[in-house]
Amino acid sequence: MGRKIGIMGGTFNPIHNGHLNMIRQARGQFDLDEIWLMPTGNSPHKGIVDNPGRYDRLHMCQLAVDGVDKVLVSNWEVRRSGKSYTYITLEELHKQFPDDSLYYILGEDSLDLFFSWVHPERICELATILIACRSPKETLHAIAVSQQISQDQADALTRRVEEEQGEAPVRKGSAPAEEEISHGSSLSGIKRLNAELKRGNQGSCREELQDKIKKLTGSYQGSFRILDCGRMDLSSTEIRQMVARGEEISDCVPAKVADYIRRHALYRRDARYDIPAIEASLRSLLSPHRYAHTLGVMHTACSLAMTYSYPMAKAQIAGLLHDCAKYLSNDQLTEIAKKRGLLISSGEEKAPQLLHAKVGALLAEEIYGVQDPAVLRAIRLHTTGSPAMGLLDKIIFVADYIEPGRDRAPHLSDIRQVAFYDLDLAVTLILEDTIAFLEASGAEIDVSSRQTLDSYRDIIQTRRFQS
Ligand code: DGI
Ligand code: FE
Ligand code: FE
Repeated sequence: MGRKIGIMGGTFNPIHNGHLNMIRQARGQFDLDEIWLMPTGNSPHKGIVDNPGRYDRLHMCQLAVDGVDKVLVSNWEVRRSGKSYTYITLEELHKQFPDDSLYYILGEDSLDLFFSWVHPERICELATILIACRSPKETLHAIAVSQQISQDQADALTRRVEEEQGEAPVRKGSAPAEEEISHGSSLSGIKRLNAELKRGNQGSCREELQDKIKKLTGSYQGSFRILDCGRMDLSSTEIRQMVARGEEISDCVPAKVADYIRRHALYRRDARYDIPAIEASLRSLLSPHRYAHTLGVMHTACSLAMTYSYPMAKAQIAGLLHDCAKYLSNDQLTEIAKKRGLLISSGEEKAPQLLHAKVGALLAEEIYGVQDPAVLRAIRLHTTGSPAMGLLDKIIFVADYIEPGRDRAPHLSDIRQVAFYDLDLAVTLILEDTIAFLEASGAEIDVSSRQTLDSYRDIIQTRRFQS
């Protein structure tokens, strides 16, 4: 007997808990043997907004379902050139697995546009269509929220429906009076809500959906089934906007996905920088040797960013500006640091040239207009590092050491190799060599340098035992 395979397409930009809920419901309600997630490559319907790249979307899907039973992520559409047409995917799957039954999971909101897909009739022949929809109660709730009724009022209305349906204990006075909810919300919304309430609601949303399905069945002779998903009030668009506003998304996506989005700085509204103008300014300030080094760090940082899926533009500006204060003398650095109230460590007091990192971050912000905290932080930490560095911090720290113009340090070729597959190890090796060099020359070692080395040695050590 063939398997029952659920296929869930989508941009998954990003995948979120609503998708995972849909997967769980589909698996349970239709007894599917497996569910395959198929993130799109090029979506035929719309350009993908805020698209961080198809492999980022694919990777987030993999992180989201890692360890989830019977759910696999397919890179089929991501890797295929040309547009991702569902019917082509289903044809191919059918050809390859002729004995299996395919179930295509479709969001209710895509249903109205289904007729505009390429060869919908073919899709219906090849798969049973599962239409994921909210439970009626949730639909009402969503309408209430979309009509700008406050969350509390929407909750109260939903409770009233539950009470009328005998689903919840009746609590007197739990629903707001009509005048109360009219305030600040549209009249038509209230009317619609009331109509929903009067019609007993539970059946009505479902009826509408049944109507649509009847029409579709008439047109395409497919098998359409309802997949009840309960709450589905998450949207990828909203999640991207939350990230852009700097809001917490850990309630909306699995922890590993939230972490990926944060580490790779996805969905941020990034500033654009005038790179040639900044280059010209630095060329006039820095010595030719220092300027050549600066460009080397910028390009190396870009390469590392590409390697580790980090936004390249951020690495580029951080690399370009990391030594922007290097033209200042020790006295000037100290003076600026004191005047501006920067914290001066005892290591920096004894070796004021270290201050070019902190002062550099200050100049990057004030002279070159950088506001991005990740870029400023990477510049600030580039000389001594820090026990807990982010991806960009490590990229700049490592690029500074391995850029092609460097030729004095020992183990450079080893570290250059390691940098492109294990950034933490590269950080550790660099600090070991730097501290050994400083100790040999009797220089004062800043406490941050030591702490960073201890911390990264730990990271490497722990990993060694784990793997
Ligand atoms: O500015 P760059 O020369 O491109 O590179 P950098 O900002 O990493 O600075 C490197 C210099 O800083 C190098 O000579 C080693 C030195 N350094 C790094 N950590 C410490 C340090 N010097 C002292 N005295 N103490 C430190 O902890
Ligand atoms: Fe530096
Ligand atoms: Fe440097």
